Amino acid sequence: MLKIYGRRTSFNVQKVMWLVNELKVPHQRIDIGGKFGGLDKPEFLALNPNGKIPVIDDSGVIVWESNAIVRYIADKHGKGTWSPADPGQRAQADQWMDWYLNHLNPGFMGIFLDYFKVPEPKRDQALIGRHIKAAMDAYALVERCLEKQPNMLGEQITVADIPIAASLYRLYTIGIPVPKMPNIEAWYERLKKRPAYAEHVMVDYAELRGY
Ligand SMILES: N[C@@H](CCC(=O)N[C@@H](CS)C(=O)NCC(=O)O)C(=O)O
Repeated sequence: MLKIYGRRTSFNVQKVMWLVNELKVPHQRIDIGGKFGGLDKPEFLALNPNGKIPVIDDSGVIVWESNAIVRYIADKHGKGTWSPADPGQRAQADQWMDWYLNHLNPGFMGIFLDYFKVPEPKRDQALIGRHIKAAMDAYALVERCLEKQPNMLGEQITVADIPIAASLYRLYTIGIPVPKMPNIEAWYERLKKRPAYAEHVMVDYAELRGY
């Protein structure tokens, strides 16, 4: 059975949990990381030398890096749906997943680390302002893409959507001002109706505040 290592409050674990539940892949999730600890144990470092979650063990196939795990699971269990069968569309899915890591994630993670995890008197407002601007500039591009289609690649929801869509729960709950983006808001409303998204992405993360 597919083993997924990682606590359910981890944003990167949530991408994987969302997909395996959409595709109804039998799996076992093991609580590790965060308050559970265990990432520095030799047996875990043997699975992922980075000491990070998620990691999967699929009958001996070990994969780390959440986006790589998502593509592996979609290729294996969702070819033609979550993983586009057409090589061009598949490359465009990779394009959005790489774009997410390089262009959206830095601002998004900056907000999480420098705003959410820092008590108000200690916050560096100028730094937080730069993170918000970087993230909103990236979301503006997503907003334009969704003007003409319901998901990042078109009608079908695919792996291209997973990182960006998973970020929306925190975007709209973390407490920062978010400009009006009607296409993203409508997308988020549709995502919230997906049981796997509601259960595995919309996970309370107050315990990660750390103060
Ligand atoms: N680029 C990696 C990032 C992995 C990562 O930073 N994971 C975080 C959780 S989201 C982690 O392991 N944090 C330490 C912990 O949970 O204790 C991925 O996408 O999988």
